[in-house]
Amino acid sequence: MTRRRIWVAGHKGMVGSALTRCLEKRGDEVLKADRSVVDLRNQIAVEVWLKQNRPDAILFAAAKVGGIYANDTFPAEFIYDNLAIETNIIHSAHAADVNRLVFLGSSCIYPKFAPQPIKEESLLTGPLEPTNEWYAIAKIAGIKLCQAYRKQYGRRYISVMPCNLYGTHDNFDLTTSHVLPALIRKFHEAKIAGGKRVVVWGTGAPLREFLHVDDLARGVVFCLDNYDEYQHINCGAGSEISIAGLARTVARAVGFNGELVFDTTKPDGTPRKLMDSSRILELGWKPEISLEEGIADSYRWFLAHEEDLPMRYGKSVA
Ligand code: GFB
Repeated sequence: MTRRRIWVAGHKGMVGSALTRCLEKRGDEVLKADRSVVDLRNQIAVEVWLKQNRPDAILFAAAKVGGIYANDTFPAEFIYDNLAIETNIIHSAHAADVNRLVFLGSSCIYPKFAPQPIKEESLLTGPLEPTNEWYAIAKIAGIKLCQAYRKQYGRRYISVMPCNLYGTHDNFDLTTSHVLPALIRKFHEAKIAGGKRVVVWGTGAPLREFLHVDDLARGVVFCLDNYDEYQHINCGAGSEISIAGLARTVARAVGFNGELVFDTTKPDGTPRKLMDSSRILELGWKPEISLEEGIADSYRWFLAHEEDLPMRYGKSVA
């Protein structure tokens, strides 16, 4: 296979670094643009960089991301940053004559009460979950940008929708993280401090679908090679677990034997978001990392990097 030059936009994030590992393993050349060189919210900077570098394809993993609290607290950044990054990259890719691009969305694009498992066709059929509608609207705009440049200019731009992700290079800052890394950190710190109780946000009842980021990276690269349709495509693990069940699984993996306390003053978010991934499964991709293996892998990564991680608000044990 010929060696391709691929720009991974957002190469330092959890998804971008997994994509970089996956492409480099295949022998592709990965182009990287550091934030200090190109602020992706700056239209001119993106346009100039893309015209100078002209990759064969773009894997679009750059985004302002965060868990339920961050989404609900910083709606302006979640909608503005993401819209700006998307319009800049997708329009500039077209202007630089880059004909292949894979945009990454999120399962929160679907209506809060979409029929489960959620098919791609459920997009724009009902109201969104309020805690993350700003991010969801921006991600829907990204899908529509890809479709617009495909429809009008014949660009081979596609969109892949992952479910909730976790893994290497996750964010363990409790105010901005997603649930899985937050629980790893909370249980670990409680274990070390001899804490008896760990607080889990919400009722514990919501159901979520978790995919290891290395499985997602293989799925995205698989779509780059094998998928070229107007319709976006789901990429999920195919099974779901309640937040209470997840908390018990993470506690076991970390070795915390104390009590779980559910803080119902914190939001649950959407009750359930299991995607129907039959499209990508039929094409030939499938997940390979079980939740138990993935959590063990994430915990090892956390232990190896604990000292270097940004933990802005101090330790989690009261
Ligand atoms: O992972 P998470 O923040 O994102 O939360 P969402 C999932 C569930 O876990 C919610 C509960 O019901 C939380 O209340 N939870 C329990 C916790 N304990 C914790 C904790 O310590 N930290 C966090 N963060 N949650 C995000 C969206 O939704 O998922 C984004 O806001 C995006 O837009 C992303 O789609 C994948 O699944 O609720």
